[in-house]
Amino acid sequence: MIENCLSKAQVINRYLPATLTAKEHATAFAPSNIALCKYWGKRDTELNLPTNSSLSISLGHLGSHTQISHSHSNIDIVRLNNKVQDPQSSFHLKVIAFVNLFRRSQTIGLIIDTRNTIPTAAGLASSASGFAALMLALDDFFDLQLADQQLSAFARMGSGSASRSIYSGFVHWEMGEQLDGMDSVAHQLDTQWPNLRIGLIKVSSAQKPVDSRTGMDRTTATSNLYQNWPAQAAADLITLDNAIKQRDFHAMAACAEHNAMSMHATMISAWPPLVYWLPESLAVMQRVWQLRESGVAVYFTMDAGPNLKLLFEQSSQALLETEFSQLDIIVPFGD
Ligand code: 2P0
Repeated sequence: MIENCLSKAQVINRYLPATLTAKEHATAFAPSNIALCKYWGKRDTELNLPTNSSLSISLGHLGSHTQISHSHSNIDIVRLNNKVQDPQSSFHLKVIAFVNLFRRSQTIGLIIDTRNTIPTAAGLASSASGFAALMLALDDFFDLQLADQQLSAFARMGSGSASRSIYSGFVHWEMGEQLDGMDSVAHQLDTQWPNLRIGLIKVSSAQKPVDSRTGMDRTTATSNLYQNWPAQAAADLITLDNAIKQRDFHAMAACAEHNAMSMHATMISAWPPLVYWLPESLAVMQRVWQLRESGVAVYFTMDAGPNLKLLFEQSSQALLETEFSQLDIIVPFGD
């Protein structure tokens, strides 16, 4: 792993003019996303440069709205879902550290207001949409007029998966190879898939014992299975790209489920082991496998947590709503 060859500020400063003029306020929206081929492991932890390329679906209007305005004092205020965050909280500190990469030496206090439209019951992480929306709002606020690929690269420095939340639809994040990471950016795929559905099943709302950043680092450092992961992810990406182009649901969803299970295998074989599943997670997986045996076209994916995301098409929706009473349905290519 290459560590801290370049800092975030060193990379970003290459692309910013010496002085920036702040507008009165700016607003932006970015969607949340769910990976079909997971980002798991970093080659550079400072710039969030991944060891593999990944592919996701953005979640339409479910994501983060961010507004930036002047606080008319030197004090920064960070609000999340209408609640002012403690200045010592990790949320406040992470947001301000990111804003400071662009504000630099300017002595202006800012109000950063973020509202998530992701259902609170959904069990989805919001760092991807949060950092993407913050990056888009900063671009407008400081009138940076960055290209999409630069927005993706800079959002990645806030949180890796935020590189994908700059776009809607299917999104491919290319791992890149440059030291400054400016080729580690996402792009959108052309395919639309209006019948596609994602069903969220939240089995627990407890805070996860190990966050995904720590989990990723522990896995790369201690799992003997991890060395096989980048090659599998590369192969899965080709399968997914083809399946999406052909709108082959079974090929796409089966590959996504296999990819998620393989990522979890690397987690389970880390030391100390990282088992994000709860007994209820396994019960849902087994029900999905039974349904598939009986001919229902349903698959799942999971991230660094116990909740499941079912993948299916509209034709199976009614049946699955009966099977899983707690299903929260997302239409990624809806209005
Ligand atoms: C993903 N995850 O591709 C994978 C699958 C979790 C499991 O992206 O450290 O919050 O901020 O770059 O983006 C979660 O990782 O991590 C994630 P950082 P991030 O969706």
